[in-house]
This record gives sequence, structure tokens and C-alpha cells, in this order.
Amino acid sequence: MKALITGIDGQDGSFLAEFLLEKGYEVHGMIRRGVNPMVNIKHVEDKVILHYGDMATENQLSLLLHTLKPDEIYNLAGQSDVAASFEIPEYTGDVTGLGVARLLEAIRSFSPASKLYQASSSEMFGNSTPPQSESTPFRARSPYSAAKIYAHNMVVCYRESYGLFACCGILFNHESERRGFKFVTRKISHAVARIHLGKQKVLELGNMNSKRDWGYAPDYVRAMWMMLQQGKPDDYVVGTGVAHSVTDFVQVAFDYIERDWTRYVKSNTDKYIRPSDVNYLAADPSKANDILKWEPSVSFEELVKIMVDYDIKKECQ
Ligand code: GDR
Repeated sequence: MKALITGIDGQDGSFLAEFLLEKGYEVHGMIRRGVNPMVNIKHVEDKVILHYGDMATENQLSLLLHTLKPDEIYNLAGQSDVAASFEIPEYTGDVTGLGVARLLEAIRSFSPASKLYQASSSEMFGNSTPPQSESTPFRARSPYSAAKIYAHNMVVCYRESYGLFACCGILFNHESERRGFKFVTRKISHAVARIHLGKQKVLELGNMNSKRDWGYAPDYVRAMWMMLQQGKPDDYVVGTGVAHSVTDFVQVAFDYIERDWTRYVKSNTDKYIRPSDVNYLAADPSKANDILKWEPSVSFEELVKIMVDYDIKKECQ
């Protein structure tokens, strides 16, 4: 089996590459030229085949699909930083939204038998009432979610119009020791590690009241693969079903190093407040549980510990 992962150098791409290699796949990855992509995939660099490409240009996507004709395509590329999408809305729309239209056209024209996994996002639900399921309405609250909703709708449209085997995984937040430092969980685990070691004194955060359904990323890449092994293409919500606030994450992380978080954390820092935020995301993962037989394997408390332990070890090196 041959798979192509766009955005292979991101958190999810790297876990997915490992997962597919273990299953005996020939794994190809698309990376952008000019970025230093190797941090997350350094350890599998010689086992995967990397290609330059960009969601912002159709030529390379078409050529890649024409040459590879992969059995499975996992589209994990895109501008995924919600806060940044307010500053670069056009770019976000181009790569995260229109990029998917380019990819779908390339699949339809050059590799229509390929199965597609599209990384949709719980952010698309905006402030729709939790728990959110596949039938919950989408309500964009950021340029990022508007782009993801467009991409999601395009995948559904191409599935229904051209019979492509294309699935959207509406994934709730999933984190790990490979998460980028700009996302709140890694920002917290990294700061907590540094505070523990006496390297940092203050952690500045934005809105600590928002609630997210946080799971462990390796569990989520398993769900992506499971979707493409079903008899028919469909969309699935993937999350733990349990939500916690940013404050909860902070509290568990600081409890772990036995310090009182209120002495170190400054909340509502202007530069981390978004023009509009999503308040409360909690998955209703019943469909993924029933049909895919998918279940998360790591609890919220375990996730926080994995991340803090990793960052303490890393900061000691
Ligand atoms: P999110 O993740 O926007 O849910 O999108 P993020 O970790 O950035 O924010 C989660 C919540 O924490 C609040 N917050 C802060 N966030 C950041 N980044 N930095 C801070 O200092 C801070 N303080 C408070 C935010 O306001 C927000 O409410 C992630 C991304 O991975 C998306 O690409 C993905 O689609 C969704 O998860 C599911």
C-alpha cells in the first residue's frame, strides 16, 4: 500500500507516518520548500520519501498524484494556527481552504481511485451547543474555521458529485510532546517545565475560560486510518467526549510539579486574546465509537503528564 501525507512534518503527519510505516506502507510525504521541516520526522527521514509541494499551487499536486497514484492520501497540510489566521486570513483561506479544492481537482483528474482523508476541525462548530456531533451546525468564528468549513464542504461535494472515496475527520484538539509551542497546551507544558527548573518565572496566557476536548494525537491518527478502511466514505467526529478549561490544564500541570499556578500565571494578556474565540468544544464521538470502534487510550491527566515530563527532560539536555 502506498500513502501520501501532506504536511508530514507536523505533529499529526509525523505520528501518522510512523503508524503507516509500522503497517508496511510505502510512505510519501509532501513538504514545503523553505521551511525547516525535519524536527518531527528526523527519526523516520530515511524511511519515508519526501517531495516538495505546496497546497498553494496546483501544478505540483497534480504532478505528484499523476506520478504516485497513492492508495491513500492524508491531507494534513495547512495553516493551522487559529490566532494567526486573524492576521493572515487570505493566506489561511488559500492553503487551508482553496488548497483542498486544488487537491480534489488533482485527485479527480489524475488519481480518482485514491482514498482521501481530509483534516476537518472541531473549530468549525464555533459556539454551537456542546456536545458537538456530525449533525451539529458549523459556525465560523475565525478565518481558519471559515477556510476549514469551505474545505469540508468541498470534500462532501466531490464525494457526492464524482464518487470519490473521501472522508472528513472532524477532529477535536489533540496534543502531544510534538505539538508546536504556539498552541496553548505545549506553551503551558513547556513553561511549567522551565518554571520547575528555575528557567522561567511567568507564563502569560489569554482566555483561560475556554474549554476544549483534549486528547492524545497518536490516538487520532489511528482514527484517520480507520476511516479509510471502511466500506464507504463518511465523516466522523473524533474526540474524547470530555472537556476541560485552559485553567484546568494549567492547574493539572502545575499540580504535577507541586507548585501553586496562581503565583506564576498571568491571564487575559492582550496579545493572546483573539478577536473572537470558541468557548466550549466537547465531542459526541458516538459514531466513531460505534462504526470505527475507535476509543481514546490516554486520559487528560495522562496527557498533561506526558507533555510536562517530555519538556522537563528536553530542558535538562
Ligand atoms: P485551538 O488551539 O484554537 O483550539 O485550535 P489553541 O491551543 O491555539 O487554543 C486553545 C484555547 O486556548 C486559549 N488560549 C490560548 N491559546 C494560545 N494558542 N496561546 C495562549 O497563550 C492562550 N491563552 C488562552 C485560546 O484562546 C483557545 O480558546 C487547535 C488547532 O490545532 C487547530 O488547527 C485545530 O483545528 C483545533 O485545535 C481543533
